[in-house]
Amino acid sequence: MSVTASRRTEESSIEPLVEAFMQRVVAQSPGEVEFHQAVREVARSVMPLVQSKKAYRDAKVLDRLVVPENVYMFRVVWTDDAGEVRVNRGYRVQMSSLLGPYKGGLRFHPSVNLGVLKFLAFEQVFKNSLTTLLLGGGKGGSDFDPKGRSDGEVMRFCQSFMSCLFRHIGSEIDVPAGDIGVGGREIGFLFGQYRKLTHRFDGALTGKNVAWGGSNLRPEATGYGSVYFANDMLSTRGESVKGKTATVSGSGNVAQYTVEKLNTLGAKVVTMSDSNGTIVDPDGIDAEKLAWVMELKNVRRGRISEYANQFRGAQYLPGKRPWAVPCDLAFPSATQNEIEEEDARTLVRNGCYCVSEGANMPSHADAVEVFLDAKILYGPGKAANAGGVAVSGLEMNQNAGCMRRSREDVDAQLKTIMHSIHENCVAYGRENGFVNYVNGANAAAFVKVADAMVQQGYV
Ligand code: NDP
Ligand code: 2IT
Repeated sequence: MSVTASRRTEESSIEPLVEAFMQRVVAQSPGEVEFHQAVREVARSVMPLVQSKKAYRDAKVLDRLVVPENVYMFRVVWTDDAGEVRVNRGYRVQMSSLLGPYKGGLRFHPSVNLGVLKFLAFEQVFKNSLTTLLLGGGKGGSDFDPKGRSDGEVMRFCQSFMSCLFRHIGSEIDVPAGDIGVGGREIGFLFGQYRKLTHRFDGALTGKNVAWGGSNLRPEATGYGSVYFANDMLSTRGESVKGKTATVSGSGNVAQYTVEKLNTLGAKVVTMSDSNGTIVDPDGIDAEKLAWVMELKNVRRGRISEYANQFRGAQYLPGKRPWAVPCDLAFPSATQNEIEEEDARTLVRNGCYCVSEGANMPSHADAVEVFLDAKILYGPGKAANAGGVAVSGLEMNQNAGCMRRSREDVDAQLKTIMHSIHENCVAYGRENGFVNYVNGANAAAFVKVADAMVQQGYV
């Protein structure tokens, strides 16, 4: 029987159990479509494990994992530069503290709602379990849109947001960090307000500036880690990223450092994007061009379309994503569901055989099926982008020990952690000579969390 056929046979026997479970989840959380998508994928992967172990069934591990331990929702009021009062929604979803303090980023984007944050917090629990560090899982954020806002407006928003959040976080309770729309500038404003309100200087946030408690290499970690993971996947075929052509989506934190590491390791990156469109540069986005992009996005806060005016030979595709551009490797590094089924087919048809997800859940469930059926090297976000939270974990350890590790030291630890995540995915995801990294990541992460749940009793 082929791998695909055996996968489908196994799936058909567990599918009714998954469906019954999902009916309960959907009834309890109507309309939270991204959350349902994330839960369904995990349930499909781990249902055989749950069926094989009475202790998991008795402890109702799956039913418990989909209910957050705590959810905080709050009103965030601030004034814009014109003096007008603005109102936003703030959230923190504390999903699981089985393996350590709640840990996960804050997202500021108009699309943020409870369902989006529950999907991200759920993914985070599994991702953090894979890192080998002692981290629980959570996520938070706001529907605040930082685009076009002055530094003063962003600061006032962050201060108001933290005035609500500070009661619920702390270095041994819940440690937020950055995500979409939250980078070094926002972490600075958030930390300042946390310090003022609590009268404490502690590691309650990660992604801090290195000058006041941040870890070397935290900004780079997610992108670098995603490339290390791609290299590990490629090594199973005796290959590496060197000499390959890559497409990258996004032009924010994760995308920038993905491009940087790909360049360093000898690959050629031909695309970057933002929510308005994609730039294609057949000559490659080399180190000099990337430095220009970093200045554009991080300092001038401009749009990626400007790249095509700046560099000869580059083209801007308004309203398009990068997936129709032929490549060997793809690094979706923008947002959820940015690869739809047809995009996945186009990628595979054009010869792409390795996808490493810097973003969280960037591939639609149907797109994931296309990648698995084509048996390409497909690294799901919770494995491939775990380098960011892993270095956040190292930042927590450095803060707790009042010490700082060198760039080289952190990079070596990041590589070791990404290797171990890869090994774990292979150990749990091997199917007749093919590695199903989706099942591997979900199962490896689940076993650790589920065992802790059984061992820690019915709480
Ligand atoms: P940034 O805010 O730095 O950058 C986000 C990028 O994605 C921007 O280019 C943005 O374009 C684009 N983008 C955002 N929303 C959309 C959308 N709806 N459609 C198309 N493009 C969009 O965020 P990060 O780089 O930190 O995060 C990118 C992804 O990586 C997210 O999925 C995040 O959850 C994930 N991630 C981040 C980690 C981290 O350490 N920062 C760790 C692990 C995962 P525009 O400017 O137009 O909004
Ligand atoms: O999705 C993620 O893993 C992040 N946004 C980083 C979380 C963290 O705590 O560093």
